[in-house]
Amino acid sequence: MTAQASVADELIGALAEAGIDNVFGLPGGEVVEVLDSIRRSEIDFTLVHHESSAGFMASATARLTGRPSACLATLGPGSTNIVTGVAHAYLDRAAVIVITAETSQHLLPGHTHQVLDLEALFTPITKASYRLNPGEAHEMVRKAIALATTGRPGPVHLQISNDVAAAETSAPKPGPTLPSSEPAGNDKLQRARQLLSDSKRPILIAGLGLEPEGPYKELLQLAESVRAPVIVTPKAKGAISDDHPLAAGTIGLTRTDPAYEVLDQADCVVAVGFDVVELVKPWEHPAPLIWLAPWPNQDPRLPAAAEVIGPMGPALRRLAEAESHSLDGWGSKIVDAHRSKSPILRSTRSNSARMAPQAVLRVLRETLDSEALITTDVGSHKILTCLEWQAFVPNRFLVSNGLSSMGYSLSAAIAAGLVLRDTSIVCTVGDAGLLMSMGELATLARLDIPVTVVVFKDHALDLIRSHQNRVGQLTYGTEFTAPDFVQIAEAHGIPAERVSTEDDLTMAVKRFIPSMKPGLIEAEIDPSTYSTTPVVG
Ligand SMILES: Cc1ncc(C[n+]2csc(CCOP(=O)(O)OP(=O)(O)O)c2C)c(N)n1
Ligand SMILES: [Mg+2]
Repeated sequence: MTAQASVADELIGALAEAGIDNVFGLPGGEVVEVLDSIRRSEIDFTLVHHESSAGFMASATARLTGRPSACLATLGPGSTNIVTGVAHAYLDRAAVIVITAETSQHLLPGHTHQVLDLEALFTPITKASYRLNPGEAHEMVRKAIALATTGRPGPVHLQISNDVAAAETSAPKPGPTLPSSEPAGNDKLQRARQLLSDSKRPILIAGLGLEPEGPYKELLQLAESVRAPVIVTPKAKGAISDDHPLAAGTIGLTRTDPAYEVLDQADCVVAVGFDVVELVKPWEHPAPLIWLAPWPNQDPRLPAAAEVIGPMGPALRRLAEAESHSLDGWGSKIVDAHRSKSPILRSTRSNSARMAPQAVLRVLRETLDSEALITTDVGSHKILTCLEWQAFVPNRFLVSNGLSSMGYSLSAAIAAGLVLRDTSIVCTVGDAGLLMSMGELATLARLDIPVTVVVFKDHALDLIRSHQNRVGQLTYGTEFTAPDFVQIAEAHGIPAERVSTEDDLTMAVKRFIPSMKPGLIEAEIDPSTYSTTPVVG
């Protein structure tokens, strides 16, 4: 990049240098300079129909590529709209560069139209918020990218006005290079190995921080060498294949997730890339905890007996050398015993003319190949999907779990389709979640991405209705008449079908998935078999 580049070109050039090939967004007049710079670059711009979707798409892209990603919105309403997507990137730990417009400084303070304090708006939901200026653009953009990706990943906000975007940058100043992550200290590893070796009932918890490093092979080696069951959080589903004898299930959804039964028996917990942001129930396990992650443990509730910060692969390999004193009845035996007790997707049937939501997942699992990617939205269907979806490969299950925001799954599936061209992609979503994010059906149709949307139609904010009923309240404000999603999809040119039986669903999935085109299946479900539904009577 030469000293004569505009600030916008500098910004976009730095994004390209960082491996970003797509900016998701919805522009306003105040970002047209940046948009034009994208047009002239090797980076694509993907227009979305609500700015929060841009944040969701950028986050999903970062998670699937292992590189930072970017989204763009205008000032004022564009910035307030993108907030949910940025908050998702923040709490779901995604390295996202958030570019927004700002009012040109020379117009201030006399000009008040659409003016908001964007730094104040974004500071609590980003790792930092910077205002670009021509004198420091080169350094600031690189600093933003490094900050987003270093340690615990997260979004960084950059404000840029059209004036600044069009101005020439100053020559880059040589800046300090960022320290790479510290190699794990030997003493800490030594302590961790000792703890593990002393343990009779060790357990591994795999969390969202396994990405982007992806030390799955090493995780499995450690689990097998010390015969430790592996529990995953929702964002780490697939870290161990769910058909592995040590795969003990998922925690993070409710206070009584079945896998807690296994966790409760552990006398040593190895937490790998674990982040309590994924847990609904506060951590209260007394066993010594070994922390392995690229970033320090920042949770006061999670006192780590040994904390190994840095690349997880080498640390896992060293731990696998620990002498194992695991009990005979531990490991796969305890997992087996637990599995035979937990709710089983395979058996739940509905008593009504509509399908049990479990049946929808069962058909999807039986029909999709093991490499298929599934996204879930937020609601009763998310809890079921996170607990019971069998994930066989890492990083093919996308969910908003730190923030748990409705409206995520369609955007995430679209982003996945842009990254993984040959993968079957299914977006599962509640009827309210689809109504919230429906504008992106237009994006799906326009980009012609092979995503099959499966909407769980129950005419309710079911999870909230269940909550009301569980605490003894009457159902109020949580039911609605869902529209005909088939017609809505078809209006976008997306083939669609309504199903209420497993056979029809199987046929629809078998038709839509191989078509390599967008598709929508409206599944009429009976929510009464959700485990979150209170038992009446
Ligand atoms: C943006 C956002 N608004 C509100 C909520 C609170 N919330 C959690 S689940 C839920 C109901 C979702 O309904 P639906 O999408 O139909 O899924 P269902 O529970 O019926 O499976 C709501 C309102 C949320 N998580 N995110
Ligand atoms: Mg619903």
